[in-house]
Amino acid sequence: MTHRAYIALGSNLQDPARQVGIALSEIGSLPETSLVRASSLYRTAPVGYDNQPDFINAVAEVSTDLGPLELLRALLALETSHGRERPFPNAPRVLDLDLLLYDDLIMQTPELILPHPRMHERGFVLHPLAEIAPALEIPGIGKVRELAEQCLDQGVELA
Ligand code: PH2
Ligand code: MG
Ligand code: MG
Repeated sequence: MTHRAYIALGSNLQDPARQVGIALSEIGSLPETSLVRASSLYRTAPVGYDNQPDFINAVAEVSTDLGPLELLRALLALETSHGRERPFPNAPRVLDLDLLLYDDLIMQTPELILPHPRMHERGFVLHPLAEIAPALEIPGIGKVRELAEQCLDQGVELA
């Protein structure tokens, strides 16, 4: 059974555009997974902890036979392979890969919350997502295009 998932990519250390570009092709090479679409790369102002470089963000759509936790763990392994460290919340990072949506699944476990709990208020997620899937519905929340229009003021521009 094949599933559709959306993944947010972000980096603001060690040549961020290159980190995100490599990660996009690595995501497409995960087992039982293919890359369906990738957004453009966006340059975005940091959210949450201001004193750090701008980010490069993008969103990928994949089709996958992996389950949600298998996919999540594969993404975390990719972060680690890029040298990701976690000194404090919202710290600068070489690579962040967040599972945003997995089909229409709503789940809340200590390991994984779907839909991603902050995606609907973050321009750096919604603008790239609106580029590739404007009509997509975030289960229980609303349509991507309309949510993106509500965060036009967050310092997101094409890279
Ligand atoms: N990720 C965060 C916190 N803040 N800001 C931007 N612009 N881009 C991000 O990817 C980002 C952030 C937590 O993961
Ligand atoms: Mg994140
Ligand atoms: Mg993350």
